[in-house]
Amino acid sequence: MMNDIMENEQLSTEEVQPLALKNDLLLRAARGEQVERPPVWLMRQAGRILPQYRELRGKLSGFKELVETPELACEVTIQPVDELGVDAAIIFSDILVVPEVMGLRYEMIPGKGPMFPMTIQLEEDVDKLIAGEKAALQLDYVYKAIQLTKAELNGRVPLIGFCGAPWTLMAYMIEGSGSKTFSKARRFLYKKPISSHVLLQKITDTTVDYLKGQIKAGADLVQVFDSWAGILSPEQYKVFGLPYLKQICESITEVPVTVFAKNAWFALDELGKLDCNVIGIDWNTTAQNAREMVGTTKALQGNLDPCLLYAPEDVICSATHKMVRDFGDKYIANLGHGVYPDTPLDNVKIFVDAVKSFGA
Ligand code: 1CP
Repeated sequence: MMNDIMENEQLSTEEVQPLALKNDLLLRAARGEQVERPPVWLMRQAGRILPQYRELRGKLSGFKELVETPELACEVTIQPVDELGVDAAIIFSDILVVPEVMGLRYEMIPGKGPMFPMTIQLEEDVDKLIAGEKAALQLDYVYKAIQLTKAELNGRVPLIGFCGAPWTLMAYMIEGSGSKTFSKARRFLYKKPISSHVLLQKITDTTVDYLKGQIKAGADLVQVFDSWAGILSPEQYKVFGLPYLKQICESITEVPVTVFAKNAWFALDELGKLDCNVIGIDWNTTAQNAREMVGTTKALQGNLDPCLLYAPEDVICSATHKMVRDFGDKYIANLGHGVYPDTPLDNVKIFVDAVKSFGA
């Protein structure tokens, strides 16, 4: 399948001609337009919930081979569209590709998660990092994966590009791995605020170029994941989180932008003022509270507890219908965070179908 694409399509690094989308629900909902029904997709929909993914992954040396081989990334990106009938694809990659091209290589340890052999400890470490276009150009394998996926999707559904928010990436670059508290990273903010701003600005500059590269390659919408927003105090988030999200949102004018700041319910009013189209909501906030704080101009996306997908069918259906009803207009159905890898596939399908059948 992929070989056909390689032979038949001219894959240049030039801008891809926009292809008419057969299903553009996501883009219309993101722009706040009236839609027949809310679009639905799941964060982390490409991955271990799918048997096709597990089979392919078993044949490979590791996660990075999948991410760095455009033909393979394309294949797993499309699997959930075929299997689940979701209204969007999200390019298979990871937020940690950005720190890597800035100079901090990551490893993906099976069963454990990401690990950085080198981390940021001192001011000098920040100064050594590569930033902006020079770093973003090295992510050519992501741009190629997007081009291939756009060609292979042939307009079936929009393709979402993504990145990590500057604060979330900084947290991994200092901590060196996942963490419950990210206390090393938060300590750095208090002890070295000036260096923190230099680092956040370098990540921001790289991220803007990276997102522009993804858009040029064909991404129809981009989502910024601020997965660790909620571990900062409201004051710290105002200083070290929001200003950099603001810069990113103001720099991306070509396609709709979604900002998902997990657990940052305390900042939803500030997030509502960003120059973006969609705000992602986790399950710690009600639809009503989110709408009141964000205001009426933006679309909201979320927010079912991923654990609800372990419940019996009737519970999944009624909770999904309640969620869709509670959010009302200007809404994109999703979970409140990524789907857990051991979620039964049938239950994921029940969720998707419950959104699609809402009101029918
Ligand atoms: O389908 C999709 O959603 C695309 C795939 C995708 C996305 C959007 C992956 C593949 N990673 C991400 C983003 C990502 N990566 C985030 C933001 C979203 C979120 O909050 O979940 C974060 C925080 C990461 C970092 C990361 N990568 C973690 C978390 C580590 C921690 O702090 O505990 C882990 C476990 C990974 C590995 C990873 N990324 C993706 C997959 C499928 C995996 C599992 C690795 C494997 O299969 O071996």
